[in-house]
Amino acid sequence: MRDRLLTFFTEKGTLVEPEAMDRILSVEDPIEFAESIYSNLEAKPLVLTMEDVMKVESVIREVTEEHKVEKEVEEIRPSKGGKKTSANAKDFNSEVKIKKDITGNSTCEGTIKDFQKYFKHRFRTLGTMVKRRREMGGCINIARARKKTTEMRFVCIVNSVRDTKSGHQIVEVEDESDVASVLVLENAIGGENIVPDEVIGVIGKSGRNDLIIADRIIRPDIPSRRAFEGCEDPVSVAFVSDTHVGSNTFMQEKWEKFMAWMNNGDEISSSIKYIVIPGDVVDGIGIYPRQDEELSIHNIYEQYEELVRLLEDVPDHVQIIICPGNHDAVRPAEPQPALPNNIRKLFPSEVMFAGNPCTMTLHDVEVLVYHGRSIDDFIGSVPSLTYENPLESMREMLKKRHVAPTYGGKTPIAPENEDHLVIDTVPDIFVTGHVHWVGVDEYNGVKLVNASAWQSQTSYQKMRNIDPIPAMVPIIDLQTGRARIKEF
Ligand code: D5M
Ligand code: FE
Ligand code: ZN
Repeated sequence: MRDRLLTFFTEKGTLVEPEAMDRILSVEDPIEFAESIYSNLEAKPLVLTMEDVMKVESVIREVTEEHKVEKEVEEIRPSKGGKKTSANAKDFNSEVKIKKDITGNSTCEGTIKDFQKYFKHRFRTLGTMVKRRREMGGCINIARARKKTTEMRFVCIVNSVRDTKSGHQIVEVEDESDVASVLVLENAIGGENIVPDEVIGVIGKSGRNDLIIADRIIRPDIPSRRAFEGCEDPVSVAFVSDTHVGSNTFMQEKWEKFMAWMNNGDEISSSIKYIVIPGDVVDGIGIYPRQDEELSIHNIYEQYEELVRLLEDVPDHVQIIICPGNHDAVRPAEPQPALPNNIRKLFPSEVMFAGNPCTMTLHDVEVLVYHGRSIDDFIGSVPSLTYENPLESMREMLKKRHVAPTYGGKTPIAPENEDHLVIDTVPDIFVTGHVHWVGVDEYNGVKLVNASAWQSQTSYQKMRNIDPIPAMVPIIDLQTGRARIKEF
């Protein structure tokens, strides 16, 4: 097969990197895959790289996923329940482990020293990941790189990014040895979506005026994985974000419909073993100017008490896990600890609480839960990222291996001793809320979920032209990885 492929590429006048060749050979029908690479690449390359192959793979995946989700949304809408099957979450115990969150481990007081320590830890952790990339072999520090006249590779943290008139970017970077100005050419591979404070690898050469000209930017990224490694039991998880209880735009009737469905015993609702709530569970008080005019419950405890009542209709065998968001009664700086005891004690003892972000396993399937505040910062700093598709911002988080890289934007960050916002293990599922949108996709084998809201359009969103997609519930089958979106 290798020879046939080589002939195929030679006829096209293309050389193939060994790694890219191995990748193509690893699929079921390499020739068909090679042909689709050709038809999906914008320019025919002289040398086909792994990056080219991965780019095409993600395009193919996007297209198929899009169809799959649409189809499944359609499939699920007419189903009014009543269908009984053998698979029933009732028959299985819940298995939840909180693997990592800040609760009880906060160290920071917010001094300058804390910040230095925090960024040092970030640089070390993400820098190590970047250095492990094959392309970064032989990298040196900036001080040494600046003396080189031939190709150089170094790892750095981004201080600032600005666009030039000619469509390139000037990126100011630093490491422990020095600072540098890097001209990232418009067509540089990986040059898109650079944001302040992310850790990147630069491959380039020295140019005029002490500028380094980069033709390639390397991200820590996550390895491409083929299949979803599910659990053995036929159980699923529903993600229910941004309930905003206490707001006068909370969608009571839709919630009641959701609860009725949870109890109707159809195939999907009875497979739900877990409900994960990724933040903004209440609307809070004093979160934005003149919020009191938009509240139906003005006391924070009463808001949580009302949530407790709303959750009473969730069947007893369903394990509920609550994480906070920027509207909840806990420090807004991320990482946020779980809700405090005076709030937790309002809930039945079985309800579990975790921080934001939080890495947990549900039936051994690893789930990274992050409220998603940094999506505002991604959208604010990268023109191609929008509120129309927050899953793209989540993809960036995985590539950068960090849920909130930019310090000093809308996302407040607490300078802990360690950077808890680093994505240090690759999850099976990555879920966010916050933007009141809904969608499911996949990136390198990780299921991406944005988990809707239970609040209709607020006056603020109206002013900003943000159109929410509320009252939708994404559900992932933990055994098969199948994603569905149920509309209420
Ligand atoms: O955020 C709900 C939605 O409103 C989400 O899409 C972000 C947007 N939002 C909220 N506050 C702001 C600010 N200050 N700037 C930009 N966009 C914002 P929620 O967290 O529920 O209030
Ligand atoms: Fe919200
Ligand atoms: Zn929010």
